[in-house]
Amino acid sequence: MSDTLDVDGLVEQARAAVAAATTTEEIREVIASVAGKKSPIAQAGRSLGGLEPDARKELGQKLHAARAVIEQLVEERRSQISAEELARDMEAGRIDLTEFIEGSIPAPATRGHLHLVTQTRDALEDVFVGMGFEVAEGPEIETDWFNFGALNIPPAHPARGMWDTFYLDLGAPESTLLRTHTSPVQIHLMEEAVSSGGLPIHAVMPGRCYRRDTPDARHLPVFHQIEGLVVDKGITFADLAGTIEVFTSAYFGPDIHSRLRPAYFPFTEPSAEFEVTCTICHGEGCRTCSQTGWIELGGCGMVDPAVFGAVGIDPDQWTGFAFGFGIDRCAQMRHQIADMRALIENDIRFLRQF
Ligand code: FA5
Repeated sequence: MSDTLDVDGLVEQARAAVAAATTTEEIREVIASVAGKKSPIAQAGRSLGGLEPDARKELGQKLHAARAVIEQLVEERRSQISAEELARDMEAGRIDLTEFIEGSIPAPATRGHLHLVTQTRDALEDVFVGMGFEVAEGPEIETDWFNFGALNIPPAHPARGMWDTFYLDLGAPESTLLRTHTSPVQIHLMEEAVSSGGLPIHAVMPGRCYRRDTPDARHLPVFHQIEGLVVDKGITFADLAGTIEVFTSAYFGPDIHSRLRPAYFPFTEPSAEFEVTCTICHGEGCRTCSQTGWIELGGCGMVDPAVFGAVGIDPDQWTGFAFGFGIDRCAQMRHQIADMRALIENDIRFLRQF
């Protein structure tokens, strides 16, 4: 066998087989075939005993060297293959944490915020509290007496036409209603003050109001007003005008001008309408302000002695002024919202802007 065995050839065959193996499984088979019990080298080793001493020594050394080379080749290839397999496994199991497929995981919860009208009410309250007013509230469901009678608007008074009213099917016909303005809260405050000795009064009263108004660019059937009432000694129209002036520049800033125009309200005398420059057209005239360049924010005036009489306040001792503004109107003018209906359409793209 020693004569015919080509040890170098066996090493070259082993080198080629080892190099061709690409997986752990294949390299294991290659090891068995080039270095296992049935491999040519192992068989040659087992035949050494039948050789002459010199030939045995020579072939023994050759086989030993060949085994060492093959073992090294196998070891190198095996660690190469396991590194390649590890890299392949890692690539296959890779998770890209920098991206996610939309819809595959729930969107993070988004935090909402207060509606623009609520923000506006809070801002208006802040302005008036800063001027020394207290904040009070009253009911949205009223009797005819609070909404009209005590405010010097008896049944069948033509001024009732100023407020197209939602009546409730409760009690005598047209005796209970959704308040058409916040002015009835004046009556509640004055009655309380009279019964508890709580005069003078310096209060603002924000809240929701209801009218059978057709929605348009400046009107909603459900809207908000903030009422103001001062009852004290020696109060004059100058106090009212000054209060409105201070409020206007505190809330709208110095660029917005206001004006008072004579008006009629049964519960104030004299009465005025309070208007600001239309912020949509800057006074040029547009659809929002019906081409006038001005937007009416509210009404105001000196408390009529007939109202003091209805609640039992002595008009010879006390005088006062009152006002009532639209909160939605204030939001509209402050944020240049051409159509007030946007406030109740709940379009999140609109609401998100504020
Ligand atoms: C009144 O409601 C009186 N109570 C105001 C008042 C109070 C006068 C105290 C004198 C003393 P008027 O109907 O004009 O007035 O409404 C006042 C404001 O409420 C309007 O200028 C407007 O800004 C707002 N407003 C009235 N109706 C609507 C509506 N349908 N939608 C939105 N805002 C409205």
